[in-house]
Amino acid sequence: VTQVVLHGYYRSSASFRLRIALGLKQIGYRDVFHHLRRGEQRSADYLSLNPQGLVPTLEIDGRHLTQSLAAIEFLEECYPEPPLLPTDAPGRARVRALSQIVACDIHPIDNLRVLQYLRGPLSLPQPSIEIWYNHWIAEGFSAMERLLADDTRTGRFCHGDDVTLADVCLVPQVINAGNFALDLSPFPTLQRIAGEALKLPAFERALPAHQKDAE
Ligand SMILES: N[C@@H](CCC(=O)N[C@@H](CS)C(=O)NCC(=O)O)C(=O)O
Repeated sequence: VTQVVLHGYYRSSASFRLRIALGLKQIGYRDVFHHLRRGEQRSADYLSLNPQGLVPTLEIDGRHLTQSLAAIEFLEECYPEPPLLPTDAPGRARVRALSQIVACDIHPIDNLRVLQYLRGPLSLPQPSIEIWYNHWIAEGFSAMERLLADDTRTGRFCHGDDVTLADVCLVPQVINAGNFALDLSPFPTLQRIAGEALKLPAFERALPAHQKDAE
């Protein structure tokens, strides 16, 4: 029997990605929550699992997998059904590119530690921090909206009518954009796809509000 533990936090969108992927692949797991606003991700115990001091970490049969996309690709290889990547190389490149807009270009600069650095060492007032936050989401979402709206490969979801890694990355970022009430009206395709995905139990159950550590 495989033992799977997800180290995460309800509001963490990188943890949210893994919750969705585990749900889609119907892999049972146990949650261990680390309260990010209290800095629990920087405790000595947690740093021994993940020296980056970031969640999630996926513990699977004694292995500690860090970086949500690497962990999801591990799941994809070990639990191929249902697939989260297309069977053709150009399709996989497209899905990974869409995923990386969120995971490499939007999410890292809006992360808690970045906002805390702007607020603390750089003394930025809260309204400026909110402008920063929404600016980088809107930048990435504008490009994603074009890439999705202008491509016939877009279907019910980001790539065709089956869920892929791109949807797994998109939905948490759309939910996250609600933190400072970003206007999503310029991104109708993103909104439509997120709405479709959230009809699926694996997405719905993974929502921050549905986690046991939600405040
Ligand atoms: N690229 C990493 C990002 C992980 C990450 O930044 N996690 C955030 C929560 S979504 C975190 O732990 N933040 C803690 C902090 O900023 O101190 C991944 O995909 O796993």
